[in-house]
Amino acid sequence: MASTTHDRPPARTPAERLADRHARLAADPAAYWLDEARRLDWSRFPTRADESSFAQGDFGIRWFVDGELNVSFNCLDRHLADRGDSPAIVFEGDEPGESRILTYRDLHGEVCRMANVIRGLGIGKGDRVTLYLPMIPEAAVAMLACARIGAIHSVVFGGFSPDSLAGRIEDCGSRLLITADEGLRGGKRVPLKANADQALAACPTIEQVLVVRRTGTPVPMQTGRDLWWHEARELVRDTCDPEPMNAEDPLFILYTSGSTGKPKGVLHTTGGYLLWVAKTFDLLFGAGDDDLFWCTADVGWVTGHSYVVYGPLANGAATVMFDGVPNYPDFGRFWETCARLGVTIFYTAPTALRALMREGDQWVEAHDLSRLRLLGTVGEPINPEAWNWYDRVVGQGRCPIVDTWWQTETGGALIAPVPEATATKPGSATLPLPGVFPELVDADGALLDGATEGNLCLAQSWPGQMRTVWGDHERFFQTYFTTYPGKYFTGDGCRRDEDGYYWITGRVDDVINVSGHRMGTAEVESALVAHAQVAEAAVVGMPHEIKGQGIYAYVLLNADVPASDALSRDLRNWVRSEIGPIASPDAIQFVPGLPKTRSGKIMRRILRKIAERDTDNLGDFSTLANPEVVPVLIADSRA
Ligand code: 6R9
Repeated sequence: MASTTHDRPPARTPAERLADRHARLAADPAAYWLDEARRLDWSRFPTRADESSFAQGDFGIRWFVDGELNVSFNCLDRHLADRGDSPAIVFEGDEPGESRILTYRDLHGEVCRMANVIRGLGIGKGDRVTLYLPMIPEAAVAMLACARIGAIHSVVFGGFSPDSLAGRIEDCGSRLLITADEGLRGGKRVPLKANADQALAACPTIEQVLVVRRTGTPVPMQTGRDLWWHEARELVRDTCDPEPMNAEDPLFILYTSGSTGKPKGVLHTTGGYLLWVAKTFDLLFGAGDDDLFWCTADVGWVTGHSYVVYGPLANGAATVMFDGVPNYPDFGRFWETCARLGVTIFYTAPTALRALMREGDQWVEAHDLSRLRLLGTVGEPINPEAWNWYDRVVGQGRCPIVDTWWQTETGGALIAPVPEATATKPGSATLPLPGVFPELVDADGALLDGATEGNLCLAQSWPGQMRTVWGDHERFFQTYFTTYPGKYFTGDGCRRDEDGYYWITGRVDDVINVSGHRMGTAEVESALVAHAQVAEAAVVGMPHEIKGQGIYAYVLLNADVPASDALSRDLRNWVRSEIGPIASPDAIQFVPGLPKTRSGKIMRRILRKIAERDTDNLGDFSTLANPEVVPVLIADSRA
């Protein structure tokens, strides 16, 4: 029987649709997830959903274990019939107007060519490939080419030093490196190939280097090892069969800083990761055919993986890849580019907003932002002042702001408002998405109810969760699941208000969030103590107006080495060259000793307070082995 318009229920509001999702999930999680899985194209559709356990004994994160699919097929081939001639990647170079559009058909051809080239080099399923590239389309091409043949990519941010690159290559044993002659950032050249050559001196596993020509500056090419992408691509076909992958086969490794030791290789797999980024991209940004989505993150970070490349492309959306910086050639760069390209959805980090906000509204107002309809933030807590500026000046009061809380480990956004469905509050990431079960616990692990503040955990797995630390499954379990047994611990502190809204307060471990980038204090410390004149170092976060947190280093010099401004500069440069510019300390204080407990542990609580200039309430430090250094540290910090 045909129904008339009158019989049809009224169209449901976004809030009702969201409530319905939560309800369907609660009623039958497996049915809900298998239904969600339909948004991807599988060569074998899964019959099983969540089989994860956070408990010691049968610990493991497993989703859709009998499903089979290919990520590059999902991001490319399945869009060809409907939107082969629509833009997939809109490239915007360092110089304004250096633009290039790749349609889905173009991108498909390039990915197939690169897949054929790297397959020809003997790379296959399960092999690791390290990418050290600028934000050029070839970075996305290389990621998707790896996915096409089942190789595991490990993208290393182009701002990292040769040493950091070498460490990441060594850890996962990559056989192939894909890099470029040079990068360009804010008009300056970044010597990527030269850095790579330096790194490779210590990396015996690398057999070949594929080099993309970006600037055209001549670089030395090692015969038998190095080959040019623009030459190799001419010799291969532009089609390549996608390798069928199990849902739990690895997709990529991405290194991230933890509270201890060297960076961890966070491993994400094929089915769950792609489903989570495809789903959250759609739910939070909902980009349609008339949209142009711009996430300003670099592919060297997880945000670039999930919301520059995989999330948008899995949805057939048009995504901007920006190879520049927000303040070049001037402070209007973001807004001039938004206006010129016709960006409708813009996603960036609070640190960029704070830096631009203080330069004045005129940089924004000079450009026509009438096409913008949705704004997002990620990477760190956004202060209400920056939120309000974003809303009023950039969004002209018209654009919802989606503040997305998530981590490298979570694959995609977990706590965030769904536009038009979730009322926002400036500074809060609001409420968990369907399938996300946050819990706040106290230091002893006791569950906290209602409006409260505590340590943020997740009680259940979600498809986009990381599966392991590359090469060290035990470290994965120890790092995330033993602090509060049976729960995933995020490392973040968080407040929940009377409406159940979540307010992330920042890291509670020894990780600092510098301009939205994670730095382990231990990494900076080990770089400092590797300097010939340094005996000991302790690093903590300090409040920083633009970066959110800055790096504050307490340094004990070797006996007979005098402190000086020159040495301070030298140490900064040293850390830059050891790790990369993002790790460069904002403050260095030379100390006569570090406050230590009788068992020899540095008392960081005190160092943090001094760096925060909050010394009225230091608590009891009389039990220190050397309490006499504390007043000296305080006095010198003010000098
Ligand atoms: C995506 C990403 C993760 C850490 C995370 C938290 C902080 C990220 C946030 C946020 C408050 C937000 N963080 N988004 N804090 N509000 N919307 O940034 O991943 O580099 O691994 O950093 O960043 O402290 O634990 P990652």
